[in-house]
Amino acid sequence: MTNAALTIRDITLRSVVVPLARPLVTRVVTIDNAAFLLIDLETEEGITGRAYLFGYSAAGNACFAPPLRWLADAMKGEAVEPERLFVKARKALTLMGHEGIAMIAVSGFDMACWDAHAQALGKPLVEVLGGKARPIAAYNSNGLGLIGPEAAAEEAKALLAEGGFTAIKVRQGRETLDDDLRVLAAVRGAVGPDVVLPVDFNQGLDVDDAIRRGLALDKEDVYWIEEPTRYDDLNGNARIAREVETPIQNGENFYGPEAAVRAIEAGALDYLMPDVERIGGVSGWMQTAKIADAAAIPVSSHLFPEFSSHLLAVTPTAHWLEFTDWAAPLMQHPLRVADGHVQISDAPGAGITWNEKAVEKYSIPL
Ligand code: SMN
Ligand code: MG
Repeated sequence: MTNAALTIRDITLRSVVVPLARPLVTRVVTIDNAAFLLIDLETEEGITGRAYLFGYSAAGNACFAPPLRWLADAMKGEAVEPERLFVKARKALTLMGHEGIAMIAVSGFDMACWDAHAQALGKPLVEVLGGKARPIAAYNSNGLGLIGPEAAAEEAKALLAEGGFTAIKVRQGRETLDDDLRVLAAVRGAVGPDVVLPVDFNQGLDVDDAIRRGLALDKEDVYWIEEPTRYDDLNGNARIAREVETPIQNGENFYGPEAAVRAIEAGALDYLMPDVERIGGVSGWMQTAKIADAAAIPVSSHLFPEFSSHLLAVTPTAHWLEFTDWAAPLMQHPLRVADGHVQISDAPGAGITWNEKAVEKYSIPL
């Protein structure tokens, strides 16, 4: 790290709202725009670390800015040693708590530090983390919200065709189990028996209903059941995991590696899918990947395919990358997908360079 020493100077934050080609209706929220907070971490040496956070709304973006500025102020003049700064950043915000918005700010700061650090070393992030670029198996998660059976069948075929995908995620949690089963049958009928179909309830069910619906899904060749009930009801999730045969996927709302430890100890999941903006950025992900490896838990990613592709390549139990193209319009070099695999950027760092024209177009006041 020392031969590529960088010094933190300042942070620039911009708020953008990008329209989604396919609005995503889930059990808990409808997302028709993707709101991102763009982070540019400037160093004295002229290298800029880049990352983005997903604010879910313009207001969400605005919530993340103050703790990020707080961190940048606290770290001004520090050497960019990402793992050390991760610990320091968590301590700096400790009175704000170790979860929620404070942890999201720490995660964004950490991602930008790693990006700057890898750029200074002249290597793609995956190599700085000790790995090698390889194609990463991905499922297309750009659509299949809570829509009707005919629309879902059509959309499923289109999503598979968009990048030679062999896996797509179907959101569930309609009014009745039969409504969900009708959509699942329509999608399966349209895509054939070989396509991998995980389903996602977005925490929408109570535990008894999750078990009832899960037992029905056991007969439907579903690849995993994601967030059947609230993510932090560990006993409830453990009950579901015990009674339902289909693997239970959880983790996109886990804050920090310690949350993964608690969930694994409770038996609250079969598969783990950390979100790099909540788990603690690159540093938090790497710790979590070790924990999952020790417990032999397959690890998938949640959103953020630009960073997640590097991270899954160095995750011993790597499973599936969740592919969304929501931030792609902001990138000078959007991720490439072929044969259902994401190609990791070979540029130094994470590979994020803003398309400034697009950023300007989608910018909103912060
Ligand atoms: C999801 C969560 C938040 C925003 C978009 C999509 C969903 C997923 O839970 O896993 O894709
Ligand atoms: Mg999900």
